[in-house]
Amino acid sequence: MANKIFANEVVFLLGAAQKSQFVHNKLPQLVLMGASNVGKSSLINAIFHQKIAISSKTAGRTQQINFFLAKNPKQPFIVVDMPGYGFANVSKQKFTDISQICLDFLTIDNDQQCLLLLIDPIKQLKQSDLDALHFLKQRKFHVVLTKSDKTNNTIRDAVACNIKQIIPDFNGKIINTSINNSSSIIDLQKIIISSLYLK
Ligand SMILES: Nc1nc2c(ncn2[C@@H]2O[C@H](COP(=O)(O)OP(=O)(O)OP(=O)(O)O)[C@@H](O)[C@H]2O)c(=O)[nH]1
Ligand SMILES: [Mg+2]
Repeated sequence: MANKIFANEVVFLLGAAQKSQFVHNKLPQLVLMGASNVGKSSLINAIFHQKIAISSKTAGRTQQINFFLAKNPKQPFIVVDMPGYGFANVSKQKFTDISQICLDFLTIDNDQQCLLLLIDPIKQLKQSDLDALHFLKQRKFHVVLTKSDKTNNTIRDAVACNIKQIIPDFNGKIINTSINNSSSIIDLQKIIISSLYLK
């Protein structure tokens, strides 16, 4: 049952500004990454029906890697809200720091991850999305096309088609979501459950 797993308490653990602060334990991890303002924090709140992550109209709101613990009694897991890449309204130095910490996190060995790359299809694929797709090429991940209440099938299909051109053997899922469409959130919950073998 999708909803039960996501109905448990989720607590903020810490915000990591450097690699030494990363949460290391054996729990499976749900990781959301993607461009600034794509809707990562909002989607976390929608998945768990709780206000957990801080969402904002201002791009670059999340500037550290935020770790949360989802207290599912049978199988607790970690939720990771990544800072957005590209277009964040931060200084050049800060931008480099953020890129570095994302890179550090994504290169850590962790085979128990459900990695979600969020893309807002209305903006087409930006250079930063292309970079992320190339970077993730060899890994198992899913693409979440966000804000589907603002797009249509033609726009979404074009982006999905581009992704398959970039990674012809892509075997993750491409899913459309909107925080305003509960059935899309349930579909995403099912993908998370099967990717993390949650009970
Ligand atoms: N219409 C619509 N707006 C959305 C949706 N998801 C998020 N938003 C809006 O998009 C904006 C950015 O959302 P965030 O969740 O803060 O985005 P983020 O990816 O966490 O941004 P950073 O932390 O800056 O990287 C907010 O104004 C949200 O309300 C959606 O499904 N539909
Ligand atoms: Mg955020």
